[in-house]
Amino acid sequence: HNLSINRALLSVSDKTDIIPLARVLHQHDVEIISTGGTAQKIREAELPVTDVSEVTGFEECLDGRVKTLHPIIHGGLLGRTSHQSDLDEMKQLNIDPIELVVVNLYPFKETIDNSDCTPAIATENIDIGGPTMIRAAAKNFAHVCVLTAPKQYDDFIASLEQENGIPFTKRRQWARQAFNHTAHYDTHIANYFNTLDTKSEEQPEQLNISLPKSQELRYGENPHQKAAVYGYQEEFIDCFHGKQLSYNNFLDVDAALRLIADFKDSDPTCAIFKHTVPCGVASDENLTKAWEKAFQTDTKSPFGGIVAVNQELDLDTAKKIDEIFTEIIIAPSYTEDALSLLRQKKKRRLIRQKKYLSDSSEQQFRSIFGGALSQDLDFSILDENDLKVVTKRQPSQKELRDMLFAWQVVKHVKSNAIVYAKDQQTIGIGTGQTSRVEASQIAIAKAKEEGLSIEGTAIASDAFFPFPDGVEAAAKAGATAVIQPGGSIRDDQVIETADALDLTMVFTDKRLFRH
Ligand code: 93A
Repeated sequence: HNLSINRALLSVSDKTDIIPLARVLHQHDVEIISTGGTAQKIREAELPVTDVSEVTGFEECLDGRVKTLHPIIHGGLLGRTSHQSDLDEMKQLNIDPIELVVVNLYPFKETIDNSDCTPAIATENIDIGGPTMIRAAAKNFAHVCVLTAPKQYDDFIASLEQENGIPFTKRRQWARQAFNHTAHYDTHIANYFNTLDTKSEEQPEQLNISLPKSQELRYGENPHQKAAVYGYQEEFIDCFHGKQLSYNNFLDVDAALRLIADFKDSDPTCAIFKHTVPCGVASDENLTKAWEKAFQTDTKSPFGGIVAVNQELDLDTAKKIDEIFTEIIIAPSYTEDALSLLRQKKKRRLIRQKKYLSDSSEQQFRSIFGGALSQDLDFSILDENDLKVVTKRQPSQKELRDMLFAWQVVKHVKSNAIVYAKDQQTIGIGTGQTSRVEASQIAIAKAKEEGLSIEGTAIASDAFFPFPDGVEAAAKAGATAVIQPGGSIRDDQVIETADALDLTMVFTDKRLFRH
């Protein structure tokens, strides 16, 4: 039902339009109660007003720090006038209901934005009584109306004059705005104190990330999980065709963009991903050839996977990709004829990459229990000068090339990760195993299944080989070159084994875990 207003409490720092409002209230026989400065203003306009102190029987004190903080006021705001028990109690305690609160707060933000502001001045401008009234009235919006901004007055007056009282929906809407108002107010105060604290050395650094919601997602990793994506993804990609990207798609695209960033200066390169892990990567002078080579690594996993290339996508390559059910294609650009072919599949997402991840080299954050982890993103690429040959046999130019390619790929494979590569092509990828030897076995087994030979490949390992067995197995399968970080306490044994097997091995002195 519509709320009729009998008593109103007006206490505003920003006195804009308060007099016209008070006048309308007076015309509607509303009793106006008010605090010092506001009451004075109303009196000057020759409108009747009762001081809060007269209502409470208690003088404003402590320099105005305690004005409205009194049970007579807050009882009047919080009493449920539809409950007989509340009404009885209020009567007994001489508490009269207040149906309207018009409050805006001490100008805290404006005060701290002033360059002359000291912490003492800032603190004095923290409003306590105002938010308390606002929150009390907003909580009790079933029986009380709360206004917190002059721009709401017209709407209020219209309701009062035309609707014979204030409708429930209006009261709830203003209550919502009231809670938002006090929440923002407190955020300014909290942020101010945070800045004071971070100025002193002993205070911990704060992580203040503020990202706009860029998209509501249909669901998360699974359909029963609600999800959204935040930030500025459109700076990096334009998904100009197909269905909206899903939660899992965003993870896949992120993984693909990272790999492509590492291959931005390479020969035409194609990477096929499944569940954020590359299942085939290859470079070649010709992009179509690169796709064929990447696909050869694993001809089963690419179904439902994603393909990323580092060059304009041409028709021949597009035709090849089109033969396999592919969820997402990412390219810096597309030729016209490639596009008209690819657009024929309505659901498949086509993405134009606008910029390399490495060009913004941001930090990476991941949420964990109780907070978040942060780390630098690593876009560094090794060249042969970064490698330390530890075996008697020096690598050939071809072996060097193969090792560096395998190293560039293994960085993007989940730990424990092993990559066998040859001629700018992944031959076997072993991903996400809890044992390094098993990762290697899987890589070899997969290569065999695809009819690819490990013979003459380079093996890259994302972390050191803790025992000689991994190197032994690689040599037995046919690898001739090993690239690994080194750093195991058994490095000597591993090198000895490599020498005995006539392998060439380099240490990168750099680990590439991906957890
Ligand atoms: O100092 S307060 O935190 N203590 C109070 O009890 C109190 N009651 C109202 N600030 C208080 N107010 C604030 O005074 C209101 O939020 C409003 O911003 C201001 C209005 O004061 P005046 O009517 O004297 O200009």
